[in-house]
Amino acid sequence: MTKEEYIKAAIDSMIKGDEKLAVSVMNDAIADGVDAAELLSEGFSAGIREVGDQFGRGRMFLPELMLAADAMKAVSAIVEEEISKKGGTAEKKGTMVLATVQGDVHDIGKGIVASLIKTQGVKVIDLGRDVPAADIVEKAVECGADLIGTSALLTTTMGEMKVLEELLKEKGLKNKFKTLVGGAPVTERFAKRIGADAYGEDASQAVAEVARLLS
Ligand code: B1M
Repeated sequence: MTKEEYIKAAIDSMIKGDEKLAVSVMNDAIADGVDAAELLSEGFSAGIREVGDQFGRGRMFLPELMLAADAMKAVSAIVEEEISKKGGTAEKKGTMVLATVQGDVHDIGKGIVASLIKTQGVKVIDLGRDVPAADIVEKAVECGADLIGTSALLTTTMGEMKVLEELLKEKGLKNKFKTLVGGAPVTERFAKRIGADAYGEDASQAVAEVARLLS
């Protein structure tokens, strides 16, 4: 199959919420020399966004969304393995604490961001999802992090990023950590407004911003 055909098959597997099919499309594509990270972003991510749109329009329902999410997690794990096989730089350039904000369980995109940032020689401490701002700050202090990254997928939880910025200011820690924000509803304008140091539209922009912040 060509890369375009794999992209179509990846989108289709997400719409069907078929984890087995998704995994076999990903494995076959890798065996055919297709770049796993590109297929993830151009195929599977596009497919799950389509599922999200259909869900938003009431044409698909929560169980279907959950099946697509499981399939997406399975292919993300394959991509993470591929990325770690290729190896990154051994030199540690900095430490980043990463989390999905409180009230939000969406962690697929954050996982992809974490995998790519790790390849750049940055130690990533992933606190998971639904993490209160106070816990993120506490962990960042404890491990002497350089960066704090947060992800939000809900318009109702993006405000937690502002809570984090305010907490850092309140504790006199704003100059100690650089902050990076991202997630589907987050914009550059929002990032500036809350006082975050950087915004990543996708995983590759997040990697570029991390490199800029650490330089
Ligand atoms: Co939810 N969900 N969901 N969901 N879900 C959305 C976000 C939604 C847009 C769907 C829709 O209605 N069209 C909608 C939000 C609407 C809004 O806020 N305005 C929504 C809703 C409503 C909900 C529930 C409330 C549904 C319900 O229960 N009635 C519920 C909320 C639960 C909660 O969090 N409290 C819910 C639940 C779920 C599932 C559990 C079923 C599942 C999540 C599983 C999981 O993550 N473990 C799920 C999913 C899968 C989605 C959609 C379909 C896909 C999200 C995803 O994984 N995308 C989503 C629709 C959509 O986004 N269009 C939707 C793929 C991923 C690779 O992309 O996460 O955007 P993304 O990450 C990208 C970039 O954003 C960026 O880089 C990543 C890679 O390129 N990025 C960063 C992300 N984080 C970054 C951090 C950075 C930098 C870049 O720096 C630190």
